[in-house]
Amino acid sequence: MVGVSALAEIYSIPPEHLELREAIRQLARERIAPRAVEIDETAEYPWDLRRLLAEQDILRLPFDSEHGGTGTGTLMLNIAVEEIAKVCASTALILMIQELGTLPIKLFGSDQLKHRLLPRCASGEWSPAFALSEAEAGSDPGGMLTHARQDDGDWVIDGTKSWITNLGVADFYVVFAVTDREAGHSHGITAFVVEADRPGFSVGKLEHKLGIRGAPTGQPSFDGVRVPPENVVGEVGEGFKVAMETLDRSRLGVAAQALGIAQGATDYAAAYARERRQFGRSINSFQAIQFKLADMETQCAAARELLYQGCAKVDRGDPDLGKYSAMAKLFASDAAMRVTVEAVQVLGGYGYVKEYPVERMLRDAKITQIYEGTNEIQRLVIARTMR
Ligand code: COS
Repeated sequence: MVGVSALAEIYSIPPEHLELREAIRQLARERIAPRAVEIDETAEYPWDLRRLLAEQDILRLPFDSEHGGTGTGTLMLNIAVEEIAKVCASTALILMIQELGTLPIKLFGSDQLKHRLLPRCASGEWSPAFALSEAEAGSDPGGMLTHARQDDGDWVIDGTKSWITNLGVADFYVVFAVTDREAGHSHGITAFVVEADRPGFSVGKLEHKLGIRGAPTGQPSFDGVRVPPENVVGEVGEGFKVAMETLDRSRLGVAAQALGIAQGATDYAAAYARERRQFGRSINSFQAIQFKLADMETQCAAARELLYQGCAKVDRGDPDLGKYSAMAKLFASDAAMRVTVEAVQVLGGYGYVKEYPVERMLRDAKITQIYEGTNEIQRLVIARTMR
């Protein structure tokens, strides 16, 4: 049986991290929230907010101090993602991609790659991207067609990726390509850093999306792109594991984003219900509304517990971190959908129109059940640990 002292050690938040959370909450409310409607309407990448995150050292959160980061760990990073996602999910994604696009390098990269790339990302000078999925290889990335061959000491990459966030914004892409088809996906895929200014790279098609519209997503193409051997991330042939171990950690970012959307919708609906009067009284005096708000708040709190546990497991390097990350992502994203649908219902007709933020929150929430592994894949990952 787990003792009380062991339970107390599941996670703890140092007081300075709580202070940082307050500062980020205030920044989000004052500087990010006022831009959220315009970002959604114009579907333009918010360069101004990216600069703001850099100036405030928030882009340093994913990195160790030796690489120009804050060294404050995964829990603090995802506390920040939640705070930003409460007001603008597109802006939260900037911080999530900082983590997703650099984790392969942090976990598997050579010292040379780490020193060349991570401090530039931490300062905000450069942005990364993570290029795994393809049109015919989404849930099954092992089926990818993009391939790389050796030529005169370099690697030459050909193929097209799909649904890649930060497309056209990123300064480099971590690209996964088949290097030995015979070896199968377990040992025949390799990860490469591809800088955006390499000949043969092109941005390709950008998608029009339901939500997170301020994040450019699309299909980068690699047409005979030549990279030196120093750009290989980890061992040749071990790229599938680079991707899996990255996703085992980065899925916590999706959980944090989903939680932020859900909490933002809950807070908005609760405040609305206090003000809105029908039948001569505030609608939050009706049990029909109170029960909805109570369920919404409870789902957020439960999602946060799972997220914080997953983060603590990553920070400690616990062996079951991938399972917890999958559970946190699964639960928080399903909660975000349920909660945002209810938030629209609490606002009634006002919930359905663009003058109020909850319809945007509903649209933004949907992707969290899909990206970085659909929730069906998360269930598969969790179930595999139970056999
Ligand atoms: N960490 C480390 N290694 C892992 C791993 C993990 N989490 N998961 C699998 N591996 C290893 C396996 O141990 C195996 O290695 P060996 O052959 O040396 O034993 C290898 O990877 C292949 O594993 P497996 O055959 O189990 O892989 P599958 O093709 O069955 O795929 C899932 C497993 C479904 C979990 C994987 O394809 C997946 O995560 N899909 C979703 C992808 C995704 O999230 N896409 C979103 C892209 S980013 S928006």
